[in-house]
Amino acid sequence: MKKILTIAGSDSGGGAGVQADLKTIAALGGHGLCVITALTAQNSWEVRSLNPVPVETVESQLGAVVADGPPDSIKVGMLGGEDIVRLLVGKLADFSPVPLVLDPVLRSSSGSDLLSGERKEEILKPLFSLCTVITPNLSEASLLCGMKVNDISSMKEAGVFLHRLGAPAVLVKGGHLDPAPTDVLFDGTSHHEIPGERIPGPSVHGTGCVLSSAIAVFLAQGKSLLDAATEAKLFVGQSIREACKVGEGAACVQPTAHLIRSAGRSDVLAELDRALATLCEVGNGYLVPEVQSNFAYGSVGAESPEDVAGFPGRIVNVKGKIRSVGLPEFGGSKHIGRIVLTAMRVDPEMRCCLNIRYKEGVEDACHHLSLTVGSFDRADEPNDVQLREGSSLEWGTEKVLSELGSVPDVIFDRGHDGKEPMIRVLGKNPEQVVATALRLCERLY
Ligand code: PXL
Repeated sequence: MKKILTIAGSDSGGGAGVQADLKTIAALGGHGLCVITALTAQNSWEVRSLNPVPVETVESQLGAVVADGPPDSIKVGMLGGEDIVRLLVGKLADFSPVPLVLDPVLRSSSGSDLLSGERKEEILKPLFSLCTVITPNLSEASLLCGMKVNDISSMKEAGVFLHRLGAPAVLVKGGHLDPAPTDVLFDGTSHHEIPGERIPGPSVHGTGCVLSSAIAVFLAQGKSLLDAATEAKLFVGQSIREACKVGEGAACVQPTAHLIRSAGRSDVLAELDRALATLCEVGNGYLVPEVQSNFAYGSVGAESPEDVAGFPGRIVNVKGKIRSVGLPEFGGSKHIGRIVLTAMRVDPEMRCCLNIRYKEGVEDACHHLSLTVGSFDRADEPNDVQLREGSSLEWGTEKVLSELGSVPDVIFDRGHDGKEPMIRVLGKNPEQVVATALRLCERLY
């Protein structure tokens, strides 16, 4: 396992700083070491105080961690004060050729100074020549270069300027660039534009820390600087998409997003399997309609059919018993999977659906059982929907959801023109859906 050292400040809010760095390093498979340079007292909206760690304590942390041998790469973030910068200028040269990424942190996104001293840009400059790459954002690049850096061409100029000041390579981050958040890497010879997409949502805290730490991990793994910067940008995008709102202020970037997502995916399969076992044990095969059943469950935040698990061979009636043909898998249910995606757009918690045989009296049964119910009439289906293969369930579900303004427990239709009538049971999870389906059947049959 690669060892990645972060030399950075602590963010008590857990969104940025050494907390974000260590999460990033761990999430990318590295072992994180840390030297803490400053303690901030902050939350999601403000930095209340900043206390640089005494320089001797910084030195002893560094001495202790490197006594185990040199790290495979180093990330330097918030340094707090000039004395700590001076200490590092003296120490970091000893680590050459270990890759070193400097995030020249000057201010927090909430506007507080994170480096004390008058001419902050001058304080940091002696570190530049010791780095593999420095990663200023637009406002840091503007301060460091003494000019407005606010478009691709000024980002390129800033890269050349900072390279002349000693940085072997410069990645100017365009996170706040309009319209697209392109980053520009100057590698000492040429410029590379690294495209990104604007992610809608609240402002997010800690993205620069995650980016620089991810670059450090990728460099430790032997990737080229351009590959490391490109992959790190994708990683930050994913971590922004799943940012977590912890308070009134900015959301916290979530470097563990992909781990949570993949752990959630195996839970999705296991929950589907367990609930199907109950259905097979307790349910009557008659529940399965002529077109057969499917049982679909979306992972948290599902957006595409590949994020929804189902049974590719469908669920069938074998001599009066319910049986599945195969194991659940992601992308395994086209039709019922679409209903789940449609429901999740209205209520992200309603992630599960099972279709069962239609029986007259379903509406009364639902009322009796206090289940919410909606229906659509396939005769109302517009021609273009009928022509588009697989779109009619989406249309019917959308129609019911927009009429009700919420996702009901049951949606049914009475069929039309060779289309079998159908009941769809919806719920938050497979266990709930099977329980509802079994109660409904008990009442109906
Ligand atoms: O995002 C820059 C940053 C770095 N390190 C610490 C911080 C911040 C921003 O608030 O608090 C400790």
